[in-house]
Amino acid sequence: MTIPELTDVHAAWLPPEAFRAIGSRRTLVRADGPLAETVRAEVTRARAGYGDGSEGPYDLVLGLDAAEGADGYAIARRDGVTTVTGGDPAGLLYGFFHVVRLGEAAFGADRETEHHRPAMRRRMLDHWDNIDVHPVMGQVERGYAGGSIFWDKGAPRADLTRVRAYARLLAASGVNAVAINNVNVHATEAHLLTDRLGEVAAIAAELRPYGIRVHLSVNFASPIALGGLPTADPLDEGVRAWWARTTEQVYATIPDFGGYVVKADSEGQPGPFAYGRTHADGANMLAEALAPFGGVVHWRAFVYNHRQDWRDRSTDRARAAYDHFAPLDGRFLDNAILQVKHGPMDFQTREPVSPVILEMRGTRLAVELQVTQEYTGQQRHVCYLAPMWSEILAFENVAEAGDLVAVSNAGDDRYWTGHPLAQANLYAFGRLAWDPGLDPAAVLDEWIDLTFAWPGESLRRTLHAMMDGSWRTYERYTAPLGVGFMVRPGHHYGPDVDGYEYTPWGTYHFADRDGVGVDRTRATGTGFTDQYPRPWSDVYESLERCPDELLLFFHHVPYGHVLHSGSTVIQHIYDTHFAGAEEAAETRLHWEKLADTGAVDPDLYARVKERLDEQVRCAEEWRDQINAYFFRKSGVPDARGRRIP
Ligand code: GCV
Repeated sequence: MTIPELTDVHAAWLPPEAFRAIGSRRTLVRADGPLAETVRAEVTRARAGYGDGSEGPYDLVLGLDAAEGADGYAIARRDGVTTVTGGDPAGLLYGFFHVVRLGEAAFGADRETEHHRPAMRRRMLDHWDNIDVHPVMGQVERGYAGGSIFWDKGAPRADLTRVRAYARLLAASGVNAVAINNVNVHATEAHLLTDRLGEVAAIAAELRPYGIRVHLSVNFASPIALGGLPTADPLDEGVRAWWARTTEQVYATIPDFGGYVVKADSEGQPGPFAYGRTHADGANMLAEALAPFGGVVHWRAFVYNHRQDWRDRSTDRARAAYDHFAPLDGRFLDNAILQVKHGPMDFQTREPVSPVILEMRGTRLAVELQVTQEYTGQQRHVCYLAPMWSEILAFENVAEAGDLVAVSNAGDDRYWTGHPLAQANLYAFGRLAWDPGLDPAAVLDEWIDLTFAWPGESLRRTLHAMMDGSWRTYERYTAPLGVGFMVRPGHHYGPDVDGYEYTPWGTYHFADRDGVGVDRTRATGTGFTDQYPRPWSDVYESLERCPDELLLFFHHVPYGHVLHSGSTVIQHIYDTHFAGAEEAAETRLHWEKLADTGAVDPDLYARVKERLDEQVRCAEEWRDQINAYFFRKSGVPDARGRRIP
């Protein structure tokens, strides 16, 4: 096992200094097998960097005990020895990284035994990477961190060292599965399932030493496109046999292959509707092909009509996933996992939790988040997303989903994520998938300690000041009160209030001279509130009880409507937009105080500074467009007399 050495790439949360505490002590690994070898290699490398070669008793002993469960581990310290007991080899690896996280604290006072087990069985990142550079979406769809770490302009990367380094970072955060290609599976990428399977195997080989299984997005019409069959009907015997044979081949090549990811009947992707079949028929066919090998299919619930007539007020995109899938509850096989976006629309800055998650109790679920910041500033804006995810995961039964999946924000950029501070989102995703109850600020502390090797209080305070509230700041200067979108069509960056208003995409705000918002009530609107169980169906239905931050998601209200906060809707829009843009400017000021202090590397300083300049500019643009738009529509002046262009 070789630990990747990258000279031109930022070490993210695993710089050599993160291993000082371990490296300067003696460690014994009492286990065998590939993952134990990885731990041993990590220890050896840490020791080479920080050991003084001295002999003596062991300070850290790692071993196995099945009682700790799959992926689990226990950690304790007694009589000057820290012990880590993995429930299995993966648990050993996670326990090792727990010690890395603790740093010196792992070797201080005695510690009572703590048992750690992941809440989610699968902690998975989906890459929307293409092999070919897509004419519109590029190498990585919704990627803001350069190219793909797997492919470069049509060809697999010859040097996959970076993939191994990525796996190492992910393992340190608890991730154990990666789907390597875009859910929009175009013609070239479809071949990864068959004649380009070798590329998948090569990537799997780099992920494996860090306990990460490879998953593949497949095209539902593969039997036609790759198998030469006349149909992809999931109930057709020939089609089923094709998937069974093809899947067998996949496992013959990659025995620990994780499974398939499918986007079907969505945004132009083929699916079972073409044959009058249900999505349970489609998912179960693939689940059956995968079952003999222990694989799973992640079947996405992101199914809606993207060719809607904007004049038609009765169709509601928010309803679509539930309308399609709720009737199928209980009809999916055990290894068919329904992958549901956390909100009913599309990864907006603020959405209610999808009713599909609350209601489909008879189906295995994966909740899907978006680490890549498509709608949250595209890694040009600081937007620490853990507080949003933590709210989502704390809601009702969300944390009971077996899997947590997120679209990755990593690319071949020197800082992995474009914006160096966006690394914290990638790290936090893994940690929250492991333990959804973690405090986002504490997770940020972990990330700061590792990335900046336990820095002084001043850098820590600066980063907290910039990041803790950054999601809410972003929310303040963008679309108000949960109404969503208002972004430039296509690329989704920057403001365009009416950009999607008269399009087929189903993402409207319905602002007129009197008011704004989408009436999704059962009394007078689309009836979406009815998809929620009680009490939420009543809470969201009621103008009085609906939380302010979701008001315009559920209700169309006059500008003079008074919020719980005491402010009118129009005044709230003005106030939050002035405040949000100001907060963006303050964020930059915090960073600028670090200039020339030596607290952070000059190159990293410059990268963040350049992004902050853009964030401040863009936040002002959002402020001015939104305020001007609503002032012109409503004619209501700002009560505080500020300048609105
Ligand atoms: C991969 C949104 C994005 C698309 C993405 C889609 C999905 O609509 O804008 O780029 O496609 O979600 O999640 O499938």
